[in-house]
Amino acid sequence: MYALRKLRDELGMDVHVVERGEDVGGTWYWNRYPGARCDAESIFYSYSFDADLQQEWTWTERFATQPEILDYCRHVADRFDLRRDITFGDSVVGAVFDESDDRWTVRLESGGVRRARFLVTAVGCLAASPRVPDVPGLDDFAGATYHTGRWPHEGVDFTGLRVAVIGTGSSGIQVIPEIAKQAAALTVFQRTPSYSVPARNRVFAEDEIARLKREYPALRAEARQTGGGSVLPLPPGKAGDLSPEQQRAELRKRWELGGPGYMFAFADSMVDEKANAVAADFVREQIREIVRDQDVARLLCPTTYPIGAKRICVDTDYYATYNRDNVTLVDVSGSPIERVTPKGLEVGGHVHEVDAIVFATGYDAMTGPLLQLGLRGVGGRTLAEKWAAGPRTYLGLATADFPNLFMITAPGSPSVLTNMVASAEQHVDWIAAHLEALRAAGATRVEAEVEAEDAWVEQVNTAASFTLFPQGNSWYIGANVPGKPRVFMPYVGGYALYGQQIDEVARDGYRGFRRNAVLEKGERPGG
Ligand code: N01
Repeated sequence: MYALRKLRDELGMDVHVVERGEDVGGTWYWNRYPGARCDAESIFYSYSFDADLQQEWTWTERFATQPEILDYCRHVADRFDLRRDITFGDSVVGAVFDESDDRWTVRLESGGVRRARFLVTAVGCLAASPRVPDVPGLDDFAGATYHTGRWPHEGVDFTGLRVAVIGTGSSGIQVIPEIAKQAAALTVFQRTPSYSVPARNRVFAEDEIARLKREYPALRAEARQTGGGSVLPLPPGKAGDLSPEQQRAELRKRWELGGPGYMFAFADSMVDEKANAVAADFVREQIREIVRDQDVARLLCPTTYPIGAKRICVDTDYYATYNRDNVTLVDVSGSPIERVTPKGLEVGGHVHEVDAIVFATGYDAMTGPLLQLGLRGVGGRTLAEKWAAGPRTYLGLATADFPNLFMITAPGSPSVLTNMVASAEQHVDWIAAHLEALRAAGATRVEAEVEAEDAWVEQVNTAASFTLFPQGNSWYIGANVPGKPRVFMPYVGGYALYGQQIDEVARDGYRGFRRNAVLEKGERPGG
């Protein structure tokens, strides 16, 4: 939405957007499951590009709910009159770069075709590619099945039903407490326990949100200097600089404060195993305290990977939900779900009978949404062929041999390790400036150089190798999709440092990009 606003209204370009959903909102359009809410704070998880928009919208809670974020997205679409340039309810099924005239030909599911000089992908990192595991017998199941990322718009009433939830990542952790309140019985199938910290969400008092709005310019400026694109309390130092008592006090303070800031208790939480273990131990201690049945608590305690190596979860009453009489935890780490029968899920020869199955089983993350577009670059080569051993990008913004293609929050950029709205704005601003420079130069073709891309990929890999991130079998690394190459996909450098790096590239005349010569007279670039 910001790309449309910026390129159309500020740069005067002809822009058309294709959107699979029937409305704006992206991930917040699709993820309507009960309990869905953002784990970045609402005042930061919102656009900063327009001061008036910022002042006129009033967030009601610290962590906004999905319906409120969707309302916000609709408001933005109306306020900037965006819908007139969006085709809704259609999908891109193929896009081919035509070298004879430096344009993309984009094919739509409806049969429509669009031609464009430049193609910008804004497909997100997750929502476009929900995954249901390949469990035999799924079609034979007599009840209803749902995926959190494709939740029915009319909602689901689980009253009186026996429900299974498969998956205990961020989505599972949000949906489980809500279904438990409604269903007759809830059985959770857990393969890997997550580390989860309490959200401690709250409704904003009127004077608090008024104060935050007054402080917005300073808050946004501060957020731009951070690694995550949101202002969180700074760590007091490395774990080793603190006594065990000080470490615990810091962790306790952050646990009570709630939210993902827990991960920043120590400056070295994600690079030093010992520091990480202190933060992880504290969470396990809380789990054992909250959950009454110690056998269940033991299963809920993650032990096989560092805290943060799979994305930290932020919950409301998740662990306490296992104290309810109607909730059962089934550990499938050693003995997977063997099959789905008409009546339920079979594990270890025993069928757990249920009336409905909720898949909170995640996504073919980061590369999945891009590969679905069916992109073909120079010489007809597909992106899937180019990325067969893992994604390769220059700056997470472009990929060699795919000229005139820019990608918002693609692999190789900080994306999912940051506040996605901030990172999307950062990318749109950079892409817009680049397009403007191309227009000024009269260039019709631009592409990343292979050498620049190789160097960037190496930098992304090296940076990750200094951290504990690659130690989790996470979607960050493609480990959740059988056969997917294992490459740590986001850039751990963080929002602010990465911003400096891409700005330097721009200042150096878009170093690492090659563009063609000047246009014929009268020809119009940038259309
Ligand atoms: O998906 P996930 P998600 N049998 O991939 C399990 C964002 N998000 O939708 O870990 C049994 O994290 C799988 O087990 P394992 C956020 O970035 C944000 O929950 O592979 N289990 C795992 O437990 C998040 O990280 C918000 O062993 C199976 C789960 O399914 C990202 O979206 C809210 C299985 C998938 O977890 C994705 O989160 C929600 C099988 N065959 C999401 N296959 C907020 O802003 C998979 N699993 C708060």
